[in-house]
Amino acid sequence: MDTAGILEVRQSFDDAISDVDNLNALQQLKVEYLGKKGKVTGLMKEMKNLSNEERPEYGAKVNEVRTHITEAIERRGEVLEEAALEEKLREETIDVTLPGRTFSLGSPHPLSRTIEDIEDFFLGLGYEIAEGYEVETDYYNFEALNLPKSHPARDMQDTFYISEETLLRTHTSPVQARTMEAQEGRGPVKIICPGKVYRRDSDDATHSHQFTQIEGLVVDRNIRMSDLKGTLELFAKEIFGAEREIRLRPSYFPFTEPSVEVDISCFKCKGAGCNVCKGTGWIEILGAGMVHPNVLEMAGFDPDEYSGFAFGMGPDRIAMLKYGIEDIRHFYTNDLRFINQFKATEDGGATNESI
Ligand code: 2U9
Repeated sequence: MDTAGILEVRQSFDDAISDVDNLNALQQLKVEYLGKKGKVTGLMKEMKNLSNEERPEYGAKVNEVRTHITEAIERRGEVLEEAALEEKLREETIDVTLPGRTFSLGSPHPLSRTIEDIEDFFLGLGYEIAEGYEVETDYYNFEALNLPKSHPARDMQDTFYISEETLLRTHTSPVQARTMEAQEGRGPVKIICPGKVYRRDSDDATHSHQFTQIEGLVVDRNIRMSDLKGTLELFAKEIFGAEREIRLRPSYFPFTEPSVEVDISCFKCKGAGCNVCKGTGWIEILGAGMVHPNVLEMAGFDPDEYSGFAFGMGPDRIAMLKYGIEDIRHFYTNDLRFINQFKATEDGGATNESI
């Protein structure tokens, strides 16, 4: 009876298992030797070529090899599983002395924070927030605001025209004009309109071709200039500090009559004069006025029954004043060195809140 085959299988297995260094390879070896088509199974198939006398001894020898292989695989398996567990533990051991991985918390962009503060103030006074199209028609951006095609003031607002009648809005006033029109001459209207506006301007430290505006409008019966003044006084104190005073200077806007520029007392020098207020003690923050009767009429309101006030401001400028920022472009260039200065601090304030 030829047992060379049996010895050869045993030897090749012993050689093979010495190189096995992971559980997958061990599993493959197990299949290769003990599997249905494995070498040990192959040995058993030889049985049919033996005499009945030879079969028991041959069978015993094959089983002895099978046992040898099975046990060797189990032992190797335990060793490899132990090693795999060690490796896993090593990988997963947390060296608590290692510094924690810091992940930077996002925080509201200074411009968004300023817009939210302003919105919250007017929401507190019962205003609604109205938003509208950034791509507007010439009618709602100009004509409805008492700026007929030939009006020189149009040039004050260098405009991105898309077509003869379509443009990128130069202010959020078209939103107010559309809102008034939608109310078919029935008051009250009490809205603020925040949003992006576009001016064909070359960017510099105080001008950007795209910036943000917040305009406001109140239309009802018996709305007077004192309502406007009172509202703006409260606003100035809320956003720039309770001790702020305001000053109204006569001005001109096609869509308001009378029109005013509104200044606040300087929060830096308390009026003595400094670089922030350019020595005047006053800082201009917004424009306002009583809604022009033509604007009321074009929107379907009877100027003899209704009156209104409106105002407009640039939150970029207000944020620059509040945080002492010299260049408006910082708001739009997303430079983390700039933005990270406004990280929320534990008490929820901003790291560089100057006012
Ligand atoms: C309607 C009626 C009146 C909106 C107004 C201003 C004054 C104003 C400037 C502020 C800073 C533009 O971004 S800015 O340069 N705006 O001073 N805006 S009154 O008046 C309106 C608007 C809509 C129907």
